[in-house]
Amino acid sequence: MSDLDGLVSRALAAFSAAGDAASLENEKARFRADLSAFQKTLGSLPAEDRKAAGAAFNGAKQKIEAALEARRVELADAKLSARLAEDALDVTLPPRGRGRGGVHPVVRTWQRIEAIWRSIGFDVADGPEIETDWYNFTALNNPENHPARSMQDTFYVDLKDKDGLPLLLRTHTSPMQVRYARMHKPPIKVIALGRTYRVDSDATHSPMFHQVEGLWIDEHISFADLKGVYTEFLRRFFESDDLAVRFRPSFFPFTEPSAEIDMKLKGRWLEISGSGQVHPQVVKNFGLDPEKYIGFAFGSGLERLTMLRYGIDDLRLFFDGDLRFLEQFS
Ligand code: 2NM
Repeated sequence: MSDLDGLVSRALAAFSAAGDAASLENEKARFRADLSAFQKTLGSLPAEDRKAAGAAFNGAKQKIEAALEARRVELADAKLSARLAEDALDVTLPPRGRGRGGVHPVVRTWQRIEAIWRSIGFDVADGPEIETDWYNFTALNNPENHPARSMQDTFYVDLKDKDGLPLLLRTHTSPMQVRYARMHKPPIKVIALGRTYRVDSDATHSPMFHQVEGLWIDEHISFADLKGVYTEFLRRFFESDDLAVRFRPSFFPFTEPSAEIDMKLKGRWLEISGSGQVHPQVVKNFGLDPEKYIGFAFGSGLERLTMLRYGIDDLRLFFDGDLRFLEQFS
């Protein structure tokens, strides 16, 4: 009998000590073996003792099985509680939200420029970024063998136009001015803004950049008109009523005469745009008589205008996608 009591108390102790389901099942196998070994000894007892011994054995077996089942439930509960604690979800926390999108600083400049030129009476034109050689170069009076036409400067697309000439990514927004001029009658007063592409990449050049170009053609448009509207534009854009502006002789194939436009910022003259009287050959390519129609055009980079307005010193910040930079403008 004391053998059996010992077996029961050892089993109960071993079950309590089992820390997880696997070790508990190992202990169960051990005591099941001990029990059946004990059961085998019952047969050799004298007949008058057998009944009492059998009852004692059954009692012991039941205690062990009850203890086993109780410990199984205990371990399963503990496991569940641990998992629940691990996956705890604090439903009282405020939601993370989706985060807010913002307008990119270059696009902000784009929108401001559109609004200013519209208020001065200019239409806004928009068109293809993949252009033909004619609209991008020939119509703009670029000589046949001008280096800008080379693959070192221009991205060519693996497609050809109807004359068999390769298509290209526009290197300026001027082809849109040509398209617009050929579709409208003077007076022509238009700006074109958008993405432009050149094979160029360093601290101050990105292969994709943005331009704004303007065009005003009528019967008596002079350089004085250009100076007037462009100075007005710069003063409105930089929010400075007494901004100093100067025009400096330059050269472009599509304008004659041509001028760089500089503005004075913190005591220094900075080049901000190119401009000029539209070349008679370009006016002809607009489908207009250069003896009758005259006007001017100008062009500027949106990245440069944005950098000067906000005091940004590295062009690459526009294209890195770093939210710490971008969030300052939204
Ligand atoms: C510039 C400088 C000077 C320009 C010329 C034309 C067009 F189509 F009328 F011929 N559009 N833009 C122009 C003139 C652009 O950018 C530096």
